[in-house]
Amino acid sequence: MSAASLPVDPNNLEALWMPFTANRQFKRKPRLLSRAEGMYYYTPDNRQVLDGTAGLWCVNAGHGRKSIVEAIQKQAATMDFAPGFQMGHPLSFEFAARLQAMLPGDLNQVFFTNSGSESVDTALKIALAYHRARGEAQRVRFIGRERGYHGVGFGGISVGGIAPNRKQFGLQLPYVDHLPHTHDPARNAYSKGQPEHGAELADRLESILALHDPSTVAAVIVEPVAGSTGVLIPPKGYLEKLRAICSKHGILLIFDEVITGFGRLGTAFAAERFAVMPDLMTVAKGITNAAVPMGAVFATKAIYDAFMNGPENTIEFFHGYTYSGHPLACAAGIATLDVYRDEGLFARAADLAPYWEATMHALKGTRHVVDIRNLGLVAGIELEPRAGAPGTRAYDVLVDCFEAGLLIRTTGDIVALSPPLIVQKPQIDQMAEMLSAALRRVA
Ligand code: PXG
Repeated sequence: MSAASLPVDPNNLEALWMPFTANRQFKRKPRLLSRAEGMYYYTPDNRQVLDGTAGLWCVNAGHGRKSIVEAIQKQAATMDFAPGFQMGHPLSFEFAARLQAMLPGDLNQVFFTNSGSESVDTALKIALAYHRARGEAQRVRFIGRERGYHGVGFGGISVGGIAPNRKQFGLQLPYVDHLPHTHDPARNAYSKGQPEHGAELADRLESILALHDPSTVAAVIVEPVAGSTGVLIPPKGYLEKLRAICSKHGILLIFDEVITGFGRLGTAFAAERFAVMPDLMTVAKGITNAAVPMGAVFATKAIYDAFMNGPENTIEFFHGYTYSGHPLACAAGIATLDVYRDEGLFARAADLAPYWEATMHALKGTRHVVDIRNLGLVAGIELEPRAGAPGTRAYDVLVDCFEAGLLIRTTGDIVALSPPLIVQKPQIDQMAEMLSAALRRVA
């Protein structure tokens, strides 16, 4: 028998090299999800698992939404793919216009990508090319932040501030510096909403700029709320200061809203929630309710206009992806925006936020818990690490919760919860009860 005709064993997990996973540990005792509907996943043996994380912070309208599924099916049957370079198709223009209509501040233009990582690299390149187009080609530096997560491209890991994501690779973008992170449990533990203390950490931007000369800096990039690193909410006044300092020095401010975009904080974007407007915004995840991979960068008209010069037959931005504005993603995205609008899901998240906050903070005093923080429909529950074995306690809690029927995310010893915005109050109660039970069981 030739190798090609060998029967394939669906239980053989060896071929797949899994992303961000302890492959050997996982394959010894796999956790599989094979179906999803509304607030629930189902395992291959049909066990129900309550989705406490909206997948990976992305299925904001809940799973298996009929109108989104049908839009994808219809588009797949109508036109699978169309080239996006020097060609176009109607849905990509329609989706961009729909997004444009909901953009805050001066954001006005939409560039499509396929993921958050691509959005970040695209935004960094737009920043460099923008300054160059204006005769400021010396602006090549980026300032990120410790504990920032901006995906896994070389640009993203360079401006990102999560050490394990960087140190395996050695090589990074040059000319990058980092702000200090804003996590300060000594002063801010158990903050509800934005912490009181830490706005002054934004002043560190001035000293970093003084060190490098502000006229060499292209952009500052931050997540308005740092998600992956364990839910770090910006202190009151912090983002406002970053905005003012960037404006003062002609530096672009990039908000990475891959997690905070599309309703997570009870507004379409965190920029609105905090009333601080960036020059560039990166999104992904909730843009299509994760039904088809997609990301985007939103730019101000001023940035776009800086590119739109020279002869009309020149390509203005030498950048793009085969799948930028993929028809299936655009179809899914338009249907997703309809669901968000028709069901008022962003406002729903805002309405539920106080209940969410109260329920999550009621976990204070539960075994192992050392801090709880929240905003919108996000909560971070920080656990005391085991001596000499950081991360293992939260991992055991994740496994325990999964076996009990609740999906959570963990990073280090922090549990992150971010349910779909369709979550019902009894399901919020259930999440807290199941997490609490797991914390009491796990050593
Ligand atoms: N920026 C931010 C702020 C993100 O949260 C990315 C960029 C990269 O997106 P892509 O689509 O390239 O993965 C992200 C991704 C977690 C978790 O559990 C978070 C992300 C991805 C996977 C897991 O916190 N965020």
